[in-house]
Amino acid sequence: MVSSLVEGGAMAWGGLLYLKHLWDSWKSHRIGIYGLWACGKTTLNRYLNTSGDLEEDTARMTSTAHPYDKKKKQYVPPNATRKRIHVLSEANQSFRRTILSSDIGGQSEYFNLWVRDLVLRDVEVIIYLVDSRDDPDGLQEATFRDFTRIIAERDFRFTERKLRKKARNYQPKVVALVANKSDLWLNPDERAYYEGSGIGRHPIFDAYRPHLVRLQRAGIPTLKRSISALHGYDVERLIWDCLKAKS
Ligand SMILES: Nc1nc2c(ncn2[C@@H]2O[C@H](COP(=O)(O)OP(=O)(O)O)[C@@H](O)[C@H]2O)c(=O)[nH]1
Ligand SMILES: [Mg+2]
Repeated sequence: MVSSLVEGGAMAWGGLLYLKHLWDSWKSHRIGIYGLWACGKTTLNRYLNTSGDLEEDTARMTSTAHPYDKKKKQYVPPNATRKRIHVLSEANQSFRRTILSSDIGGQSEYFNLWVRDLVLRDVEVIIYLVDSRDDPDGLQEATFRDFTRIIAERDFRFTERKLRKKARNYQPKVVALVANKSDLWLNPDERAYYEGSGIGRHPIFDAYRPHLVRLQRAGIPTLKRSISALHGYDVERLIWDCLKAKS
């Protein structure tokens, strides 16, 4: 009698674990990928659609564009697509997860579109891509500063009432600052070194630190990671870390 009760309990527990596994893998997480033109947003989206090495593309030819709605006087954001992807835990275990993400262009005229996308889709995980480009005017840093300031202060300034209302309660669950193209700026020795001490200490992040601090102060957790979207280095771990930080 007792043993069959225990067995029944174990079976129920096993069933619950299985249900949890199904839930974890099918529940969708809303992710937004932003950053200046040519930092690798489209490449990352393509990688998430089909992992593996990707063909190189020239930036100009693939530059992402959006239609302009003349009546509403604004660009029309793309729809988010659902992707079933593999993520990789600290223990190098692979799990399936479902994400919703869209590919938005990085030209400065689209900046307002990023902000709209955040609130419209109630984006939970922000992946902000930067790279090691020559940036004499500091545009890459200034854009991240403006973006994070708007989020931290909830200073959205939408004209539509509906959106303004939505924006009042909007807050992302995590912001990941991701230095892409690590194949170009992170050599294997450096990589091994930072694996021990944490890639977040790499000087590539230095210019952005004050803006991350502002987010933290506003109660928004942040992450610093590096990936190569083109070669698929560290992408599965990045998504794992983001989903873990948001839950
Ligand atoms: N070496 C290298 N090049 C990359 C990487 N990710 C993207 N690129 C290249 O950078 C250029 C711009 O990428 P794209 O995804 O179009 O950037 P987007 O404008 O942000 O969508 C393309 O030529 C990509 O092949 C990477 O991890 N390493
Ligand atoms: Mg693009």
